Order: sequence, then structure tokens, then C-alpha cells
Amino acid sequence: MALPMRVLVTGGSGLVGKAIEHVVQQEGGKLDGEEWIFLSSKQADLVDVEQTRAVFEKYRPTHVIHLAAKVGGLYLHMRENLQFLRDNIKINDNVLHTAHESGVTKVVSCLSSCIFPDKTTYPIDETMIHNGSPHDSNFGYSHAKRMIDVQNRAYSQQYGHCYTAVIPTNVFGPHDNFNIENGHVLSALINKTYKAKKEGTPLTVCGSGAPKRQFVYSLDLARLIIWVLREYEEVAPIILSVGEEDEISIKEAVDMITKAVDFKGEINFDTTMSDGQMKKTASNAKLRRLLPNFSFTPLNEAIKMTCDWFETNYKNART
Ligand code: NAP
Ligand code: GFB
Repeated sequence: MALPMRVLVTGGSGLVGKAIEHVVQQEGGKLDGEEWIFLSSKQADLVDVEQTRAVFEKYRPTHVIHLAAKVGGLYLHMRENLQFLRDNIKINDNVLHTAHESGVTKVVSCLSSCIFPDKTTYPIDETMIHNGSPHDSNFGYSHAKRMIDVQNRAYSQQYGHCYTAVIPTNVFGPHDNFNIENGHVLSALINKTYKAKKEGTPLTVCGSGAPKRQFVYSLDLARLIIWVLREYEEVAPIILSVGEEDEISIKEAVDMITKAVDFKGEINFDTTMSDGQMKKTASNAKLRRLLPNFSFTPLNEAIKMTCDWFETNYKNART
């Protein structure tokens, strides 16, 4: 009989890692005998191969959920494409190869829907990752992430490993990075809205508000990633997202946040700032086929819970 899993979650202190920890510890996501280890960069800088080997040696995982990455919103990407490329190439190679060397049975890594080709037909699906250049704003991160899919295929071909990847769309939730300059759109806007309400100043939204995004709540994503770890047996990646019909504009997201925060002040759109990719509509048909009964938290409820979490945890939140 197979031994219980010992799961190492890289990036365990981040938005998605904390959500997985919550599902494992609070929602009965952990089976008898299993051990789950949630790593932060304080325990090991995964850019460094020796530190990566040491942490795998210490915990001897049988399974890995690989989330650790240099992560940020559109405007951080536009400033630091090179650093996103270099850090993420190193982190991914160190984690995947150390997993191989230490006999890890399964790795689930995390790609992102921003890595798909910019000029494409819609909806985008899992077969289209390498079909053309990604959007210019985040080409460094995107190329590094695309290589995970190439690496997974190569580990399967050469060693028969089941190292696979998930492709989430835009994620948000408790424990997000709420930094106004570097965060993703929802977390940055939640922080800005609270600030504007407190200070009685206008809320400034970057760009036109017209771009569209599919937002997935971190707790829903965590439940799905655990399902992938337990049940999904393909090396080819799977998109984990709400459906195409749930794609909304940034302007609609702003409306949901201002309602949740009860902000009634002036709202400006700074059209001197980049809109980034206008849309990257992804299909969740594969997920629906394999897991037809999964239900996503309604977006307005998930945004409200995230705003409430931010207010309650303001002192310790990443701002
Ligand atoms: P996050 O909140 O910024 O967390 C990033 C995690 O990676 C943290 O635990 C961080 O550790 C760790 N990390 C960063 N650099 C590291 C290093 N050099 N060595 C070791 N650990 C390091 O990001 P997230 O949103 O949870 O992202 C998780 C995964 O989802 C990433 O692979 C990301 O690319 C992917 N993803 C995110 C989104 C999104 O919208 N957020 C969308 C699609 C895909 P410390 O905090 O301890 O430094
Ligand atoms: O989440 P985000 O930064 O990244 O969203 P992407 C950018 C969109 O939100 C643009 C608008 O259309 C911005 O104009 N926006 C409005 C804002 N106000 C703000 C604000 O205050 N802050 C931010 N950040 N945006 C990301 C990739 O692209 O996709 C990430 O860069 C990640 O790496 C994510 O993979 C899934 O959605 O454009």
C-alpha cells in the first residue's frame, strides 16, 4: 500500500499557499497520516540550488505543490521583466530538478493565464501556450513560466515522472500582496479604496477600466489545486478558472470593491497608465469536464470577504 503523502508546498507563505494551508487545516483537506509543510523564502531561497537541496533533504517530500515565484502586478512586471525572467527560471529549475533527484512522485507547479499568446483566438485553452509571443508587459515572467510546461514534458519523456501544472487566471483573496505600487489589480484597488475612504480623497484607478479579467478566489483555487494533486494524472496542464461568462471589466471590479467598502467618493481613471493586456479569456472546459460539480464562490461575495479580511488584518497585511 502507498505510504501517506508528505507534501511540500513552496511559496507556502503567499496568497495561494496560505489558502491551501487553510483548506488543509480548516476544511478537512488533509487525510490521515499525511504531512503538509508550507515553506516561505525565509526557510530557503529557492533561487539558490544549495538551499533548495538542503530544504528537500530536510523534509524529504513525496509530493510537491510548487507555488514559489517572483510575483507581482502589471506595473511591477513592466519595470522588472529581466528579474522576473531570471529569478523564475532559477527557482523552477532548482525545484523541479531537486524534486527529481530526491525521488518526488508528483509535482504540481503553477503557470498563469498571462503566459498565453497575446495575438490569439478566444477562448484560450491549454493546448495554446506556445503558439505565439506573450503580451509585452510581462514577457520575462511568461517565458520563464512557459518553460515549466516544457520541463514537465521532458521529465515525463526521460524519466516517466508525473510533473504537471495548473493555469490559474487572476487570483485574489486573504493574504494577498496589497501593495499599491506592486500588487495585482484587486488587492491594490482594495488598499487604495480604503485609503481614499479614510482620507476623503478620490480613488484613482490605473488605466481606462476597459480591460477584462477572470478572477478566481484563492480559496476556490486552493481546493482545485488539492484536487489536482490527488486526482489529476496528466502531464499536460489544466486551466483553473471561472468560466468565460464570468469575465468582467476592471470598471465592474471597481464597482464591486467600492460597494464592499462602502466608498461613495469620486473615482478617476488615469488613462496615462497602461491598460496591459485587454483580455486573456480562458476556457475552463477541461476542468468542467473532469470536475463538473465544482462551484466557485460568487465574485461579489469573495471580494467582500477579501475586503473584510484586509480591514481586520490591516496591521499584518502585506502593504
Ligand atoms: P505571492 O503571494 O506573492 O507569494 C509568492 C510566494 O513565493 C511566497 O510564499 C514567497 O515567499 C515565495 N517566494 C518568492 N520568491 C522566493 C524565493 N526566491 N525562494 C523561495 N520562495 C520564494 O504569490 P501568489 O499569488 O501566491 O502566487 C503563487 C503562484 O501562483 C505563483 O507561482 C504565481 O506565479 C501563480 N499565479 C498567481 C496569480 C495571481 O494573480 N496572484 C495568477 C496566476 C498564477 P516569502 O513571502 O516568504 O518571501
Ligand atoms: O492584476 P494586474 O496588475 O495584472 O491587472 P494583469 C492589471 C489591470 O488592472 C490593467 C488595471 O488593466 C490595469 O490598468 N488596474 C487598475 C490596476 N488599477 C490598478 C491598480 O491599482 N493596480 C494594478 N496592478 N492594476 C498579470 C500578470 O497581468 O496577470 C501577473 O502581470 C499575473 O503576473 C496575473 O500572472 C494573472 O492581469 O494585467
